[in-house]
Amino acid sequence: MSDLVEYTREGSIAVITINNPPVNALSPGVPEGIAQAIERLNSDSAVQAAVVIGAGRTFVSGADIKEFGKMRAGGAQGTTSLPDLLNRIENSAKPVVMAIHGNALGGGLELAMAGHYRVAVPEAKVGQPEVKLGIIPGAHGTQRLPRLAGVAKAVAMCSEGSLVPATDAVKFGIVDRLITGDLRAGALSFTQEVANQRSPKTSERTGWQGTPGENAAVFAAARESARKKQRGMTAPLAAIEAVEAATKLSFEEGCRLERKLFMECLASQQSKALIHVFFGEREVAKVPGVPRETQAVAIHSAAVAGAGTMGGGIAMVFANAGIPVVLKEADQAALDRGLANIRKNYAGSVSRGRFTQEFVDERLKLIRPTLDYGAFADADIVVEAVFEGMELKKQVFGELDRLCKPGAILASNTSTLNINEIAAATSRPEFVVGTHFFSPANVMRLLEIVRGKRTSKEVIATVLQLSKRLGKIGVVVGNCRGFVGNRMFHHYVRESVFLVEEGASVRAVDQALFDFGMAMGPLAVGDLAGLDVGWRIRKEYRHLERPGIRQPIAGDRLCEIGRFGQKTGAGWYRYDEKRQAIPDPEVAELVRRWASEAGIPQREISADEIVERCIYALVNEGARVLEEGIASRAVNIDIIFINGYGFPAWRGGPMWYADTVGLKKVYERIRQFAWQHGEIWQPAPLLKELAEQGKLFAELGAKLGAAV
Ligand code: T1G
Ligand code: NAD
Repeated sequence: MSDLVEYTREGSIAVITINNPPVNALSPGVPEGIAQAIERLNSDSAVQAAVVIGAGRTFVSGADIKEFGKMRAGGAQGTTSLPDLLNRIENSAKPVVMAIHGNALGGGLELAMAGHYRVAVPEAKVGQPEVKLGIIPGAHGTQRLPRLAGVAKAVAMCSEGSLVPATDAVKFGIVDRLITGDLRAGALSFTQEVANQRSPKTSERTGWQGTPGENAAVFAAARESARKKQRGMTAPLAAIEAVEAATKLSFEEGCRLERKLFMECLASQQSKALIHVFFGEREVAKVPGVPRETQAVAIHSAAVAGAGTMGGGIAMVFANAGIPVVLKEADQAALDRGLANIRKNYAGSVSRGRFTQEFVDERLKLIRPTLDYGAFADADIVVEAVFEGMELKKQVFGELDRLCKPGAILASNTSTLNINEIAAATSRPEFVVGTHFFSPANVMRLLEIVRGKRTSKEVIATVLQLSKRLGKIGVVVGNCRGFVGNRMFHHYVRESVFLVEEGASVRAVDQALFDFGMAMGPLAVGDLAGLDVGWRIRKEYRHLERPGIRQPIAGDRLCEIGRFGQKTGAGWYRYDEKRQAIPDPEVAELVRRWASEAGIPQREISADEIVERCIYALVNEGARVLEEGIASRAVNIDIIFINGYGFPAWRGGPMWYADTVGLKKVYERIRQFAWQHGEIWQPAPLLKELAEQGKLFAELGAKLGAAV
């Protein structure tokens, strides 16, 4: 027997324990081990039935994702395929009871469904999350799940990939019994009860199918929802097709179709991209220069300075994670406004069913409003979110330095200012760090962690750990204007405005990028965020611009005539009472006039060119960010854009996308743009180098630079 799977006896019951830390993935050796254990069960006259259980923190979290590359290349995963194993379990003459704690995900749930019974602790979760990796269940999940849970539940679980708590799974028929207390003991006593009964096979269940009419409606609704909520993704539609097959074909035929669809998905660019994102999200937590054993500081309490748009949201983020937070404002009116916004925000979450009223009441109790910095003395971390302005930030940090306890982390939410300069206003620059939340802070998953010249590695480790607790993805970045995200995004937005000035319509630019997969077009994003924000920043930095370099003009001109975007009812678009964007002929007219005054010739511009100009602008600047070490790996940039800027995960992020297009092609196109549009498009040296050597961004190792 392999050491990944253990076979022991407990009276007349065999206990088969899967032990493949950290998550008991079905890596090579595990299916073989389980198959041997099932064989032994059936030849072991001393036992009547078996319990399958996971060692450590979980049941089984699915197939081993690291093996997918080999599977794509046609390599065997191991000697026993998962589908084979599952059939052997189901055909076992002696009943097999699956005992679930932690997660039963993907192949883990498929394994569980091949058993004759399932028991679970109430905290356990089950799901078929494969679509999040661009694939579908590949070991009969789409065929067994509808037989247990019915067509509607199965199609939702397989196409959305969301996890179901055991307390619901028991209602849906996926789990037979909840075990409170010790799972192993509970599972053994359950197994005793069923040991002599005929073992029910999931694949032979009847009575789960709806009428053809009911099913047709379920599948039509699922397809519509997938096209809307998982726009651009192919796997959810394949998952729906596979579950639909369960209602029309025999179990065996359904499994064959599932296999075919699974292999197609596995070979797709989308699954490669989504798996890159899966590992990338975990990789960003590993920071070169900050070893795993770096001592993080315990965070028990927090404080936030400024209760505006960001400060209020950040206070909610702490409260939602159960961390008490003091919220300070400059005056009572601003504090009242801030708190009213927080309440309104929570009320919205309750009405949408995201939070219960009790949860919100508990969270609100954790937020302590104040006008006095005195309350900051106990905080383990302070996040400053006052107005953007160096003088004010320095003054606030000077005060924080005087008032906060030694060892407290002083973090700034600045989006443009130099963290080193802010840190210099304190006597403890090693405790100063940027925590750049994205708006709305309580919703957006991204947190850029800005490492100043003197920020200590303990502080970085602490903020990284904290970001996970806050439900955020923390990505460490170096200190430069705009850090990684906004610095690159600036180039993307610049191109979108140039394109409008060259003759593309506002709608055409947004539509092309929306169709590419971006959550919103860049101009609509500008209207949402407020065009005046960028305008103000551009005015502040105008003195740094080199003369003779083309600058976008239309955005600033719109601001000059009071069109700030949604907040003024008009920006690139006009907005009706429902904040619906309406293309505005007046903008088209104005832009044409401004372009003609500036001598910009007008032409037809294709959707392809719109995408290339905007996305390659990101890529070129991304290459510079990498060169400078502002991001330590290409995947860090990908994770930033997917989680902070609505870049489609199924394209893997801008740098991964460029790799898939081919860097040579991207580089050649950028050279053409440089020829057409001048110096602003000078290819980044790193891009040139990789293109000439036939290499990929993904091949660059982690680099020690400003971010590390
Ligand atoms: N394969 C390989 N490694 C995995 C893994 C997996 N399935 N799941 C997790 N890991 C690694 C992960 O990279 C990390 O490594 C460590 O385990 C801890 O994970 C046939 C085809 C289980 C909820 O999609 O959702 O089954 O960074 O940091 O927050 O139909 O991991 O430490 O080196 O995320 O406690 C379907 C994916 C596969 C589940 C745990 N299963 N995993 O979260 O820890 S496809 C999934 C998760 C499949 C079948 C198909 C989460 C988790 P390292 P972690 P966590
Ligand atoms: P805001 O104008 O909505 O809020 C700032 C708040 O700070 C105001 O309520 C003001 O009364 C308060 N304030 C000023 N001085 C103070 C003091 N001494 N003590 C306590 N409170 C004080 O601004 P915002 O949009 O929340 O931005 C805050 C910070 O976050 C800025 O540095 C900004 O660059 C950054 N940021 C903003 C966004 C965004 O989308 N709005 C995104 C990321 C980062």
